[in-house]
Amino acid sequence: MHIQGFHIHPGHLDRKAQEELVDCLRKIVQKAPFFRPEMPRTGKPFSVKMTSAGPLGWISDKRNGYRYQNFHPLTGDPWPPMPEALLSLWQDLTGYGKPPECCLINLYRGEKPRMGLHRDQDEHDLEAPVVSISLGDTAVFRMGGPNRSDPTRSIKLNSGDVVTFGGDARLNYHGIDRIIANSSTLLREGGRINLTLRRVNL
Ligand code: MD3
Ligand code: FE
Repeated sequence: MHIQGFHIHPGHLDRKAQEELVDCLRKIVQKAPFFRPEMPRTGKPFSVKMTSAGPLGWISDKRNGYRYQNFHPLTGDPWPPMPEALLSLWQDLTGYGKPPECCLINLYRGEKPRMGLHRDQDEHDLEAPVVSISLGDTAVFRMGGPNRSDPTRSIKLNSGDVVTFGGDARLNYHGIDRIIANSSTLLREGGRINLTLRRVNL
């Protein structure tokens, strides 16, 4: 099995599976707290907070820019292990020969959190798919093409939806325009959590 393009699996995770994943994430965040990344060079803070699980985590700061590293930027500790449920989900949906090395955890909460149009290109293995899992409030996701100027389309991602991106779509521009407040009861504190599973090294 080799994932081509992008595939949405609406409601792939039922409510119980979502709740179990959130419990698991709470334990991860106790060890590896959310931090706010900064744009390279300008140091402008992201509106989204992040943390990671697995052998590698993705970070960005003013001085050193976008990168993967094997320890948390504030605690200096290794990232918590990748949850087993996510390794199975990756295997079931992608059948990719190597496991994901990073589960990036994005938190959309507070004043107008968004993620501008960008490409994911900090990984060495660009053949590997990326798997995205949405939890909590609905996101208005924007999917473009391989060039920034390509037309885009707007897609709503609801809690429990899982999307795979591979092949042609792997380097497409994408972003999150906004979050629809109070559209889900999953997270007591409100907002949205997105998990992206990525293979980094060849
Ligand atoms: C299309 N996250 O962390 S997930 C990101 O909802 C990111 O937090 C968004 O974009 C979020 O980099 C969108 C959907 C997604 C993830 C990876 C992709 C779309 C993608 C990789 C290639 C193409
Ligand atoms: Fe992205």
